[in-house]
Amino acid sequence: MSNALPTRKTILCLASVLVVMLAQAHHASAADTDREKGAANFQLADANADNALNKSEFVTFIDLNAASNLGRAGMIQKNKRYETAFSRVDANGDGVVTPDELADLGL
Ligand SMILES: [Ca+2]
Ligand SMILES: [Ca+2]
Repeated sequence: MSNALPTRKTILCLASVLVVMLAQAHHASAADTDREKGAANFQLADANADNALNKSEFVTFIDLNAASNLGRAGMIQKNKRYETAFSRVDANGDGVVTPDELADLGL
């Protein structure tokens, strides 16, 4: 009688922990794979290896991401919206896109 409430509480607690864990695991694995692909594409596109993408490197980056089905790269490539995408991603307007600026957009 007296342990009915704690047991129910324990089950509810375990259930919610499980749900959170499953949600995180799913989210993390999808995001990690995309992030790894994105990071690899960034390195490939960064021709002069200064850890920033100028406009022409950015075009390469979008094309690589489109080939990997990442984010909206396919749409950008299809609609030739490189210029718009670049100015949107280049938050500080210094003419190059850094990993931080991409991360802010979840790219
Ligand atoms: Ca570069
Ligand atoms: Ca910038």
